[in-house]
Amino acid sequence: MPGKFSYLHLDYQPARRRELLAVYRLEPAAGFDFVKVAQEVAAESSIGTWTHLKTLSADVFEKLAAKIYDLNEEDKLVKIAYPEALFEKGNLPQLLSSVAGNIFSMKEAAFLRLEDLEFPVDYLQAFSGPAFGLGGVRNALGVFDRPVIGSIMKPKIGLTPEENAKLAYEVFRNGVDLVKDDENLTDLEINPFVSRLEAVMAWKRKAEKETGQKKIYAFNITAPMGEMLERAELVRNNGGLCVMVDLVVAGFSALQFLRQEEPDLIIHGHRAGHGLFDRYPRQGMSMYVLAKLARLAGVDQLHTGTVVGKMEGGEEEVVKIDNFLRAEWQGLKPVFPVASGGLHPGLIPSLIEKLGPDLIINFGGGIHGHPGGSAAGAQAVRLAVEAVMEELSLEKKAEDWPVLREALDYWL
Ligand code: CAP
Ligand code: MG
Repeated sequence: MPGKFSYLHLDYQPARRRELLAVYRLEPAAGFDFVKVAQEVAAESSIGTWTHLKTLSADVFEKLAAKIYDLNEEDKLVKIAYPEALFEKGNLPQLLSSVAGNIFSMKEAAFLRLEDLEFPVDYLQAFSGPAFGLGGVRNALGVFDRPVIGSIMKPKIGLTPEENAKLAYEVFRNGVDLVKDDENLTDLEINPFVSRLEAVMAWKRKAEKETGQKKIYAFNITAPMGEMLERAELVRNNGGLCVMVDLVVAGFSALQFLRQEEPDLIIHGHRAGHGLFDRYPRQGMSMYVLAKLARLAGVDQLHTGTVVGKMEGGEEEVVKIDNFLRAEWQGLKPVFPVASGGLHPGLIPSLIEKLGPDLIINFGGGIHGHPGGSAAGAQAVRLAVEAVMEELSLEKKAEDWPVLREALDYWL
């Protein structure tokens, strides 16, 4: 692709106000040249294909072709600027078909990873972002001075609606702010959605009345889109405030539609399946990019990792994502990061030290696996969070609280 049809512009200064910038890591297949494959990536992800096209004029090329403005073979980095006109505003699936589409199947690239995307301001402003965001969720709960404490119902599947609702009540009564369905609990024979919704709402109201505290239950509405919307509407009509979506598997189309149709519901973004594309650093798309897209699409809460728990995800990565979610971003509200997976009271000090207190901390096994049962588990978690906020060690706090002592002895 020589001369005026070249995608290589190494002395080009990208126009950040009018171009979308992507950072890729590229490893060419054996026998292929890095610079050449980088150009193939720029072509295939913008307007080109494997051969020169008679149908492509120099004018159109000039206006719409991507430009590689930086390359570093040693670090495997390829930086590409895409003209804004390539992208339909407000359409995340279309964006992904370009910058995370065919290029991931090209024979010439043995490994390819999309590390980052930066968007021009007008592109960002076509999205509404979170309806509530971090601040809205804190307002809804009336919790401002500590991390929000969440619990996942466990076992994932196996509780009846009534058991599910009573268990939610039990942990709500003992210091938990937010309870959520697990990612694979939707509308199942053992726990039908509507029965669960009705039972949970009744027991949640009872917990709120008895404690004088606001509580949130995140109902998992993940399903084909029509059903998902019906379930969201049912939640709203029954007085619920929050729905959960497994956003990787449901997809951005569904998430964007839900955000548009149900602006009065908090959206809890579960990321089950993200490891399919973000786990191995040479291939796929980073969790950082997924977090940016989820914020654009309008999640209010997003799972980002724990560093100290059971899931893959190092400190540098999780801190970077959480800081991004909490920071200003062209007027799109901040998202509440959710730390979840393998957490128990003994891990809370190191978790808060690494990720900060502006966090939703979620416990499944770490509450429902407590030797004294779920109520004791909820208390132990709440005490451990309080200890951190009071700058006390867990050991010290546990001197006065046997439920915490028991949790520490059991898990540490
Ligand atoms: C945690 C959890 C969450 C994961 C999701 C589970 O349960 O309910 O779905 O944390 O991972 O099913 O594993 P435990 P991530 O507290 O019992 O581990 O937040 O990394 O997306
Ligand atoms: Mg889960």
